[in-house]
Amino acid sequence: MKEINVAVTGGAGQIAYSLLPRLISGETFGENTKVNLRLIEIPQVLEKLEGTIMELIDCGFKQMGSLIATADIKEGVKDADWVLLVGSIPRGIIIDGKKIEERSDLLKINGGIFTDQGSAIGKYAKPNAKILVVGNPANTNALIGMNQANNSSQQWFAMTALDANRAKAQLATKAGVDISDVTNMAIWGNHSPTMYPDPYNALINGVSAAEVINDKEWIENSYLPLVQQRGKAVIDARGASSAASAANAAIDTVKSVDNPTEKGDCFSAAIASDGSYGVPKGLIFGYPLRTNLDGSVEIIQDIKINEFAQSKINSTTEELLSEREAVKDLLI
Ligand code: NAX
Repeated sequence: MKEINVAVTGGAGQIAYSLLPRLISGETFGENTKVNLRLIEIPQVLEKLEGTIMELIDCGFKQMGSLIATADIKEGVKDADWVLLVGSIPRGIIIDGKKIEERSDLLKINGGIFTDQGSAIGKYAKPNAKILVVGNPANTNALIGMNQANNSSQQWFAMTALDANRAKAQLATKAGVDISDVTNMAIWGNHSPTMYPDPYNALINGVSAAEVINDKEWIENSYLPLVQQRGKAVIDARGASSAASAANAAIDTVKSVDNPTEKGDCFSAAIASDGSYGVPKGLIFGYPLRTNLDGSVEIIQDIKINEFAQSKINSTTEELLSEREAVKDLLI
């Protein structure tokens, strides 16, 4: 069996609880790949993580390799092929007597985590490691981590696949088709309520979804907020943030990056902008992507951007620029 090393932060969290079994079940990396898991947590949570590890052992997957639990990021990411950065500090936590509510405070606190993690990944993970940031604010955490890693042969992604899956589901429901009939879904920009889940270039059985649905009022005033606020709706209903669907989206992203994209389709993730579509270089920006047969990942070019789409892309770019400004001290 081939072996790969996969590091996951936030191993004791709720997303990880849904994610970890699927990483070692053969589903994500294939039946013939043994997965060595390195689970990274803060020291206070290592004991709880032991419980998750017991359950992983009890699953009895034949693809499960070695299992390490550690609070040392360097040990955790050593020789990693994939690093899934799921752990982060949630909004509302009390630190030094202060409730962390402001996005700018959250950016700085999590930024501090991602500087250390990024620098360890740059030095100790494999030169061709792929890194997926799930922990919020995902795009800017990835920006900080990638800057600190300073290792151009590694490839950083921030997760927007959950937004893409949510967007496909809303379009499929409205059009009365199966979700598998919806393809080519691009999430532009930030994983935040300013994201733009593109209904004009998404296809339903090969035809523009906006054309099939033929209801501009619904597209612009109902569909967009439904997708953009879906995370909040789940929290309101469940009393906790999306976990199974977030884990599923992380698996989708790993599989999309590791396997060639079907002709005519795309997958959604945020990567460092190369200036495509007028987005400032270096911002971690959600784009429609394709994995080529040689394993390279590229931004799909020449997608038609109408006036409505451009205004949405401009707003989400502005938000990402202001996030970058808020953490500029953490960028090297
Ligand atoms: P939980 O609070 O259940 O788990 C987070 C875990 O991370 C905790 O066990 C905590 O101890 C650990 N952690 C904190 N700092 C750490 C560090 N420095 N090193 C290692 N571990 C650390 O959160 P969960 O529901 O699992 O969500 C995790 C993150 O995903 C959150 O930031 C959340 O906002 C984000 N999400 C991102 C999504 C996306 O689409 N990009 C969607 C789902 C989710 O909201």
